[in-house]
Amino acid sequence: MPAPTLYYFPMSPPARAVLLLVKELGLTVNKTVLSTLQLKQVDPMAGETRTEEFLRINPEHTIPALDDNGFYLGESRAILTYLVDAYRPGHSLYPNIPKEKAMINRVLHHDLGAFYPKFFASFGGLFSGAQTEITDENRATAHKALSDLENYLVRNDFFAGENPTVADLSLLPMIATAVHCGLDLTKYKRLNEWYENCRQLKGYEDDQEVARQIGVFIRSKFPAGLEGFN
Ligand SMILES: N[C@@H](CCC(=O)N[C@@H](CS)C(=O)NCC(=O)O)C(=O)O
Repeated sequence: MPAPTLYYFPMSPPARAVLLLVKELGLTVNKTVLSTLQLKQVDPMAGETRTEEFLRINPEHTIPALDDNGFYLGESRAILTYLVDAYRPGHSLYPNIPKEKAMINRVLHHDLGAFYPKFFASFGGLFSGAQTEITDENRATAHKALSDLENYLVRNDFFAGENPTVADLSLLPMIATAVHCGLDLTKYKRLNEWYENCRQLKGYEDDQEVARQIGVFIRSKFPAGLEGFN
């Protein structure tokens, strides 16, 4: 059977979450389980998520999107859990244990429904130019989003236990992006410790490099970056 195709864009945080998983599981190299996962770049800024061809794959016109031999799946968190269940069932990144899965899903839902939209709304406009400053309201929103997130780390070093799971992979790209854009994460002690612990992930350095490039880009348009959050 042909290998599945992952549609992605290197700068996109949700697409980077899936790339972290691909690297963590070695999905591109382990030929006994899944031969090379094909990666296809789709540039949202060039309108490539709105073509007729791409809309057949993901009518929501977003990357990441997966085509697993005609099984089309959008939404990064759904892709993360599907890839583990389908190709590394029972892996500790998303174990087949209902209570452990539930704790991971809890974080994924919080990320999709609360953290990501609130946090990104507080600075995302800087990328497009729609936002020209960080207001007190933006600062308060970002602080609340980060504080709420940090509460998940009260008992554990990772978001759903003592080991990395897909919940950590989902959160890392957005946090890394903010750090490289100037956010001082040391103000959030547990989050900062978690961020350091993420160094153990196989895709960590590649993801840092992308976050660094985004940091350079934002400072070219907005020299203070996210220092206004600090
Ligand atoms: N909740 C979605 C968000 C995906 C998303 O918004 N992707 C952006 C890039 S970061 C995109 O493809 N935008 C293009 C468009 O909306 O046409 C996920 O986690 O997959």
